[in-house]
Amino acid sequence: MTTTLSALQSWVDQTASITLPDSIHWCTGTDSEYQEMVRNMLADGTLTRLNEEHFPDCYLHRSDPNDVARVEHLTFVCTESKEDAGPNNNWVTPAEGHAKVDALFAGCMRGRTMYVIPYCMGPIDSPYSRCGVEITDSPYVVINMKLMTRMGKKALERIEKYGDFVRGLHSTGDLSLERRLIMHFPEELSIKSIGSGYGGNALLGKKCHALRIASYQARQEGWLAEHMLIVGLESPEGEVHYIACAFPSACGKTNLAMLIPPDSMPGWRVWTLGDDIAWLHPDKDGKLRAINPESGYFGVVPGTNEMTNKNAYDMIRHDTIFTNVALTADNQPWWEGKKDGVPATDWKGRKYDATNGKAAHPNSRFTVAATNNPSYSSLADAPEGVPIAAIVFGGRRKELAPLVYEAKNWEHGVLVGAGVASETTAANVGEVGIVRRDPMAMKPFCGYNFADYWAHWLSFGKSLSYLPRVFHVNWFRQDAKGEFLWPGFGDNLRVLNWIIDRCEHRVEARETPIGYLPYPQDLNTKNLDISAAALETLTTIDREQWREELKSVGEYLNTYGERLPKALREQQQKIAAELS
Ligand code: SAT
Ligand code: MN
Repeated sequence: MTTTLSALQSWVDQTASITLPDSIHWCTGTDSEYQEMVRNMLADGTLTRLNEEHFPDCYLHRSDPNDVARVEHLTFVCTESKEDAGPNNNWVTPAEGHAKVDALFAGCMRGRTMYVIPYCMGPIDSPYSRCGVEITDSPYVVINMKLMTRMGKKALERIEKYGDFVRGLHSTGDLSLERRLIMHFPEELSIKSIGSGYGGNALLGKKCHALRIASYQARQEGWLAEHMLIVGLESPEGEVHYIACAFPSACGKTNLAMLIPPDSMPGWRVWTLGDDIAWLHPDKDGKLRAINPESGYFGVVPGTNEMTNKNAYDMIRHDTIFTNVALTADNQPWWEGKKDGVPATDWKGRKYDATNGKAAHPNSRFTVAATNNPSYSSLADAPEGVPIAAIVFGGRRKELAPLVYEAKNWEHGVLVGAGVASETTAANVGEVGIVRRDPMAMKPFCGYNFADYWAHWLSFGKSLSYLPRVFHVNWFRQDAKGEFLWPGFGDNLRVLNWIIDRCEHRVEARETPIGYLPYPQDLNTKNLDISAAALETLTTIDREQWREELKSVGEYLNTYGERLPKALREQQQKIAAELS
C-alpha cells in the first residue's frame, strides 16, 4: 500500500532517504497485520506470551530500564518566538530543534523496517477528528497504535480526502538518554521523537499529537484539546450526564472513567467514553460537546484489582499488551496490588527479590482496546460526541483541597483549573510526591504559552450558550497519620452524584471564598465507614492555608508576566481579598 497523496508520499520517501531503513511497511490496520507483527515480536523476544489459559492473547513487553516513563526534561516545543512556547515549555527555535534532532535520525533505521502508520484521532467520520501519520521503526509502537487509535486503511482514506495530517517521525534510536529528544513543531504540525520506545514519548498520536499539537491547533480553530477523561453517569431514573475530568497522569483517570457504583447506589451505571484525552467543541446550539480522540487505554497497572477497578481488572484479562509488569512462575502478569499470585520474575526479567524493590515498575502499563471495557459506551464512536454537563479538575493533595468544590462561574473555573497543583507521580522520570502546579493537568502537555491558553479558555467560554459548571475534586486528602480520609474508587460516584445534583439545581451548597462546598448531609454516605469529623474536614476549608494558597497561586501566575489575562489576575485578587 502506498498513497495517492503526493505530500505524504514525498515525506515518506524523504524520511527513508535520511533514516535508511531496510524496508518500508505501510500499515493497513487489519487484525491479521497485528497478529503477524505479534508473531514476529514473539520470535525475536520483543514480546513474551502470557499464560494462555488465564490471559489469552496477552503479551508482556519489557522496555529498557532507562526508558520507563515520559521525559519532560527532554520534551521541547519549538516555535519561532520563545514567548509562544511560554515558561511552561522547554524551548528552542524550530531551526535549532530540527538541526539537533535530525542529526540523530541520520541512518538510524539501518537494518530495521520503517512502518508508516496513518491514524485518525477520533471517530473516522467525525468533523471533530484530526489525522496524523506516524513513521516509526518500532513494531511495539505499531501494535500499541493499533489498540490505541483508529489506524490503517480508513485513516489513510480520510487523509487522502482532506490532504492534511500531522507528521510524526519516531525512532527508538539507541535508547541513550543523551540522544533522546521529543520535539514538537506546532507551527508546522509536526513531531520528531527519538531515543525512547515508551508510551507518551513514542506513541505519537497520544500526548504529542492529541494534546501538544492539538492544543495549539485548537486555539487557532476555537476548540480545546484537554487531558480529560469523559464519562457518562446514568442515574436509576435513566438520566445520563456526561462529565469531563482533568487529573494529572497516574491520579486515577482510568479508574474514574470505568468506576463501579458502590452497593449502596443501586441502579446507577457508568459509561466510559475516554480515560485520558478529550477534544471539546461548541456545537451549533452553543452546547459543549466532547469526543475522545483515542480508541484504547494506556493505563497504570499497579493497584488494579477486583476491589479498586473490577472493570479494568476484567478488561485486561485478554487481548492486552502489558509493559514492565512482573511475572508469576506460571507466566501470569503480576503487579503490586494484585490480590492473587506471587511474583517470580520482576519487571526487569530478574528472579524476583524484594530487596531489589518493586516487582512491577510503578509506571507499568496495560494497552488495551476500549471495546474490551465492560463499561464501554458505544457513543465513543459517535461523530457528534456527547454533551458535557460539568468539567472537573483535580489533583493529588494530602492537604488543603477539600473533597469537592464548585467554581462560582466560568472565569472563576478557569482560575480553579489554572491553580491545580498535584504531587508528582511515576508517569514522568523524576522525583515522585513533590507538589507542583499542574494547570488543567496540562503542565506537560500544553503546546503553547499557558498565559495564552488561559486567555483561550476564557474566550472559549464566550463561544458557549450553555456553560458547563466547573468543579475541583481531591480524592487524596489524608489525616495527620497519613490515612486517606475518603475511600475513593467506586465511592467517588457519591461525589459525582452531588456534582450532577448541583448541575440540576437540586441541592444548595455552602458558599466560601474558594467556591461552593457541599453540606455534609447532601453527600450520600450510606453504608460508608466515615466519621463526622472526617466528613467535616473534607467539606470545609482552612482559611489560613487557603490565604497562603491564593498567594502562591498569585506568585505562580506572575511568572507569566504581561501575557497573563487580566480576568484571571482579577479572579485571584478577588478571592485573596475575600479570604483576608
Ligand atoms: O506515557 S503516557 O504519556 O502515555 C501516560 C501518561 O503519562 O499519562
Ligand atoms: Mn494522561
